Amino acid sequence: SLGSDSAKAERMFRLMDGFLKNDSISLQQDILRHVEYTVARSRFNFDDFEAYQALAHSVRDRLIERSHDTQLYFKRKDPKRVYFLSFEYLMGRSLSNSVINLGIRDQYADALSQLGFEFEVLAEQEGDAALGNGGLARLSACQMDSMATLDYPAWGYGLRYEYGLFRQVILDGFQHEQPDFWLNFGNPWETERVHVTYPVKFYGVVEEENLNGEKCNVWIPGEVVEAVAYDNPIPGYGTRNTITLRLWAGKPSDQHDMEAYNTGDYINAVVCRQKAENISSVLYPDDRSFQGKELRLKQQYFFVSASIQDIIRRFKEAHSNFDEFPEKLNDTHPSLAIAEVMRVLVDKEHLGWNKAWDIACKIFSFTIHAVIAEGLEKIPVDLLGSLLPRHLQIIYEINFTFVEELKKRIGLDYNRLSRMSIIEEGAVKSIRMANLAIVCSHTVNGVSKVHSELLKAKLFKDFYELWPQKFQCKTNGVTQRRWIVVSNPSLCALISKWLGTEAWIRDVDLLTGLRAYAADPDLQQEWMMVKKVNKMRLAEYIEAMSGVKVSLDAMFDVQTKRIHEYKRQLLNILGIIHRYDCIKNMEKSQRSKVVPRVCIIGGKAAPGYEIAKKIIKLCHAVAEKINNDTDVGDLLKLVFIPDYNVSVAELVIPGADLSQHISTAGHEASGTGSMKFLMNGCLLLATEDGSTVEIVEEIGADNLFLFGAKIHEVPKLREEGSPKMPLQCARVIRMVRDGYFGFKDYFESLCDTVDGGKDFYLLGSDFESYLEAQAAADKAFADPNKWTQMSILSAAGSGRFSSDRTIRDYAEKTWGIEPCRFPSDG
Ligand code: AZC
Repeated sequence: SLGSDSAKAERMFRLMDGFLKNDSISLQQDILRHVEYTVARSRFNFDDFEAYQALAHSVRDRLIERSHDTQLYFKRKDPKRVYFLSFEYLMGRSLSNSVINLGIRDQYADALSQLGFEFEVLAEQEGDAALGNGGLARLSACQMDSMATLDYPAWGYGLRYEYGLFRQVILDGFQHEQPDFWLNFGNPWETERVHVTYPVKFYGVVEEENLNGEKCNVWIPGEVVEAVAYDNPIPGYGTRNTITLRLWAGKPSDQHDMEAYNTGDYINAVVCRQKAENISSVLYPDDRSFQGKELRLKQQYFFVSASIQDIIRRFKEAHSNFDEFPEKLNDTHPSLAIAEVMRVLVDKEHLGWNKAWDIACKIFSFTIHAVIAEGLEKIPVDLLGSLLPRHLQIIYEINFTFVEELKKRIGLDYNRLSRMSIIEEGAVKSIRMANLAIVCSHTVNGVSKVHSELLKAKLFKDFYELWPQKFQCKTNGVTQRRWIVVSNPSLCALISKWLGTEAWIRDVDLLTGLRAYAADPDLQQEWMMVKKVNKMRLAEYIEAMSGVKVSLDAMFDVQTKRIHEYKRQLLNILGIIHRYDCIKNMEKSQRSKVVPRVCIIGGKAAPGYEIAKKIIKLCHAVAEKINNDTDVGDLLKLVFIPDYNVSVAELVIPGADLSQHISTAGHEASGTGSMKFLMNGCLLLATEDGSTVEIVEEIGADNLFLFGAKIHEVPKLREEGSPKMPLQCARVIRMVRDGYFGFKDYFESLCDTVDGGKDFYLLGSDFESYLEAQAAADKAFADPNKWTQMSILSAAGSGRFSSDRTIRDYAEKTWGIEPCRFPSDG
């Protein structure tokens, strides 16, 4: 009805500024109303957690209002949408981010203080939504924030795991995993859409039927599970636009098991129904390689099928043909979407294979986050055939047509044909999901320049030669809203003061304006103060977590990320042992020259990743020795921060002086942690891998500490192996082997990875240059003004690493979508 008279509708949108008011009294009333009626506590008697719940609900009301307005507006304008399909999202907490993006943080803080509460204290009550493993998942979250802020008509889709990424508990220095039942106390941010449900089919058989003289395939499922939508509002900053992240949860379908009920096996039938809910219950915590597990494949199809049904339903409401819906596949996890779209268009919409394929090829774009072949998903044909029989037929058909075409292009080069085929022959015949995604997508994106080149030269060389135009680069980015404004309020205020504007929060390129003042003593002084405040916060946290008191004068040197051999936390620990060894062997009189360090390591190891778990244990064993050595005192401390997650990162990153991004060259697709540290004026000590190369382009090699082998040198160094092991490295490994830190036998296999003849990750050959880079960092830190200048220049050059830039790139060059902004000032 609104669309019938567009001038009138436009006026109405302008006039209607929502029902909820944001003055202090209204906010207080809203919070108390939620205490009384939502939390069901007396408004005269409620604790911090209950206050947080009421506060969150009152914020949610505002988000819902905006989200309705946005959706209505999109519906009326009907712009081309983007649908972002990602299997994982690491959202972290929502409260602070929401009120900041809504522009009412101060109002809330004021309202709460009138009620006798402190905003920060209540914000601490919130748990993290950790529906993902690492970089890929946090990237999805950052990109959602940018899509909302830049007013793009976007939807995110994912899975509502009941158990997020495990909680890491350290006992005796060993990692233990505990389930993260994050929904235990309810989730005030989501809205269950009981009416938005779709059946998702599994197993069964495909039968051919005759429809008006044409043959068509009908899939008779063996199991049907209902997917129900949970909507999570994602507010943009400085705009009223609020988009939706729709997560699917499993619930039993009424269509199934009627037989069992009829035959009287009531108990069993109920148990079967319950099984349906398990589909979305747990996130797989291993981010290394695909295991070919049935439940995992079920999860993937479940989320893909529900999302595609939802997209098509919405699309058909406004369109009579299928030409215009773009989608984005975040990594290979949602690649089944391709087969699903084909199934719907061919079997249900009866468009015919060729027409359906034309449409499918226009709508998908694919971003890949893996660097090595082992990171790519391969689904055993038997598994796919039993779970999704129709999809297997479709994938075979796609492959047949593709290979026939390919033969015409490249002739009968059987090696190449078999490398490019979607089906991998071999002991276990499998579907190569990345090949499927490439064949159908109009663009294949790498996540940094280095990575994009590697995709073309190595991983997908054959495809690049066939379709060079498909391959693009979209360097990752992170959102400055979360990583500066939310997590580092003092730096945020300082930047705004010196730039004379807050506009950089939406237009991050303005940060380059700081360059002009990098040498200004006043700015430097204030900059140092901000760092000090953040270090204080972090030091308090460290003491509370580990009992270790650290000196604020020391350099805080941080490496926090998933524990992986290629990320080389082991190199860091060996470097720390070397530093300890040097201090111990130093003349006492020399010690005053040592730059004191607090080395901070944090991150989770996949539960089945033995070597990674040994690295965590080694870190604790070394810490135990060093931290209890009074002879060394404040010159060196080592702390492991347990249970690293988004909210811990918000505390750690602003407090870091130096951060390490030291992967073996050619192994990190991009790396986004480095971007967050950079924005916070933390200096990087890094290898020339992933996004570092582009960071160097922005801030200059003088403003960070580079070391290590270059990508093209890696193969040769690997061949040479450990004969090149430098003495210093051999010595620290010997200390570990000799039981200097205890647990001698346990660390043996860990040491073998370095000096056992292979040294695949090149710790030995990079060791010397690593120590040199560390020495350069020490030297720079000894000159506080110089260091601060480098720090300012780091933050000033971080604009290119905003996810706003990434998303704009995608929108303009890949998706072909335009902003669609609700007509209001936000
Ligand atoms: C990561 C890459 O390892 C990292 O380099 C990159 O910055 C990030 O994706 C975002 O592109 N990959 C993953 O996290 N992969 C999985 C399966 O979790």
